[in-house]
Amino acid sequence: MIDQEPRLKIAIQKSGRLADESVNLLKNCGLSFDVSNQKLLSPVRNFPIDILYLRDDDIPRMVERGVSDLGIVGNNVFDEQGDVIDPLLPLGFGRCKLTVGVPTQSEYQSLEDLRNKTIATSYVNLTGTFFTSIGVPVLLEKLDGSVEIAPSIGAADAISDLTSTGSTMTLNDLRPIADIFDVQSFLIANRRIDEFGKQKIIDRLVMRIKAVLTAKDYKYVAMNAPQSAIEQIRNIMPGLKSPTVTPLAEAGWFSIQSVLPENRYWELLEELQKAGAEGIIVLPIEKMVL
Ligand code: PRT
Ligand code: ZN
Repeated sequence: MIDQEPRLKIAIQKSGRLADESVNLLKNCGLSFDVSNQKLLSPVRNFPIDILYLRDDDIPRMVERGVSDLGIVGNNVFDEQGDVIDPLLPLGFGRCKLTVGVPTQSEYQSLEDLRNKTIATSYVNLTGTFFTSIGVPVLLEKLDGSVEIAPSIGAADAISDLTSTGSTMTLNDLRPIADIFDVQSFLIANRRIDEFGKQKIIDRLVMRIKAVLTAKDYKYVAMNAPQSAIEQIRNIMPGLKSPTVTPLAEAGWFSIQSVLPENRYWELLEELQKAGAEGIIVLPIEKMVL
């Protein structure tokens, strides 16, 4: 019998807020596949995986049942549904918050003020668990859409809904009083994946995803500096190990290369300049394996 390499399936959102970023992430991992609006499944040409396009709400259940081995979906969906899956890796996109909002003119200021009040939400489990954890009993009214209008039509005293900029709440005359759950997309996996050698393929994909995500957090930096500045520059650079230092043609001068964290590189550049670095070049990093 021929020992064939298994093929995995990964479910991503067909269209919506997570669709483009999910496709981009997989493409940045070097996966080659065609995307079309009509397609429900794309085979990847250069990696043993097929991409399934689904509604985001269906992804955790399909992964739980093993119809798909992997999925990309928000933790708001799988935590709300209570699906039994392994969240392997946070992916850093699709970020938002589950926020409690009250009518702007209402007297409610804090979560405690909502004791025994009615809260409309599509996220009854997340919201209920949260209010239980803080010891404030509330009544929950499940709505699948148009949650924001619930207070104005008299269906609820407050709402609990996803927000990113907060403008939808403001537009509907609501005032946020507390963020109760942080949302982002995760790579999720079926719990019983270790059959048929699939785990090895998942490990390869996870390594690639981590390399793509890590690269986003850093910049590559190269600069020239006189020997007298090198010690100080080394102390400024929070690089991976020590920076690479190579002599330049001009005596007493060196080229220094390292990486800087994305969230601090402007301030570190100023410090490097003060320490005597010249000709500083900063480049984005495409992939980075720690
Ligand atoms: O068709 P399908 O079922 O696949 O998609 P969907 O319509 O259910 O979901 P979609 O595409 O709207 O969102 C998919 C996922 O994106 C969500 O499950 C979250 O994990 C994540 N996400 C990130 C968001 C938001 N940000 C977000 N802002 N999901 C919804 N919103 C809503 C929010 O509720 C509000 O109504 O966007 C509106 C605008 O928000 P503000 O605060 O910027 O005004
Ligand atoms: Zn959905």
